[in-house]
Amino acid sequence: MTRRVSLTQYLIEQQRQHGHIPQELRLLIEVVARACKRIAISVNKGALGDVLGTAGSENVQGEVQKKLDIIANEVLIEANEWGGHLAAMASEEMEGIYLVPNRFPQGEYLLMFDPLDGSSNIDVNVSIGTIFSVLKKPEGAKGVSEDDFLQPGSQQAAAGYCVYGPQTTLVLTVGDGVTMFTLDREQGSFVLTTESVSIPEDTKEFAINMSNMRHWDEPMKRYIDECLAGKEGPRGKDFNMRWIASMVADVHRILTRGGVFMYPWDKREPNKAGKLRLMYEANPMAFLVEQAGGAATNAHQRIMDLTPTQLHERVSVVLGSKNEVERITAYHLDAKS
Ligand code: AHM
Ligand code: MG
Repeated sequence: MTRRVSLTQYLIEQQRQHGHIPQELRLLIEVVARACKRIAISVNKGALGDVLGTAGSENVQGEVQKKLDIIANEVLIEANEWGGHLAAMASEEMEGIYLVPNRFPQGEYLLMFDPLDGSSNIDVNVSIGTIFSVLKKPEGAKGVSEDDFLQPGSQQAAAGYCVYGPQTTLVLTVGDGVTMFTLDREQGSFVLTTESVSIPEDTKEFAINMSNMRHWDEPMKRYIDECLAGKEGPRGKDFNMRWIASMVADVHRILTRGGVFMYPWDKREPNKAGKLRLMYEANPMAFLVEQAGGAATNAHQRIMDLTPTQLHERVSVVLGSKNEVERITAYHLDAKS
């Protein structure tokens, strides 16, 4: 019989063998995973759990909040605030940072999350997910402030997401490769299902919201035009397009079989760097993709080298199969020089 390894077992074994997962970080990852199980239950209930539809409020970015956005945010906070592993949290759904209340012990880690990414897909029963990123509080810092969160993605201690699709899958990196765990609903535990995830360097699949094409800059248009030209064009091969409108689901496909995902800057709001958020969407996904052998840039430079200036900062995103990301980035750099 093949040995089934649970998330807990995996983390303990990693800690024993390599010593690179400190006790507090292990606890943090397990608590996030537990929260994701609770979110998965609410997502699965759908209309039966009265969780669909809008909540009648807006988040800090002026987006309408769905009931499940708020539920997922509360579940993550409630699960994480008391364990003693965290100093503070930040979320897409909260304007400022959330300090661990004084009645609980304080830890060294900072947790950021998009509680339910792909909100527009909730009511239509398409895959959505939770994205998270873990940083360490700067050494010697007394108390915690928003500035303590403004660290480049290269400082992440761990990152991952949980995709709520036909299967519920938790995907994790602690900086030593990428591992996938599938939720066994009968047992109620995440079971290791893929180790050493690897993204092929080349691909024939791209993901972008094509309806925005007329607003992109020239290098972005050039790349997509060349893909669309197929075998007869400069690339000499046919491409396939996929767009789920849930970054989690699009990135999951790329980690599974390769591809390139883009959410570029566009002309409609020239001062806005992009749609996606750097700290709790782009950075954790960039960390996972790089750990699986892919690349992630903002079309000009490595995403994880960017130093954020605000918690809810936006960024242009190009990530996935290395050779495609390098090509798109080169087109942008060529156009600049
Ligand atoms: P959200 O965090 O409000 O759900 O927005 C992020 C989502 C991503 O998951 C997805 O890639 C993108 O927005 C889809 O955007 P669009 O609706 O423009 O296709
Ligand atoms: Mg999101």
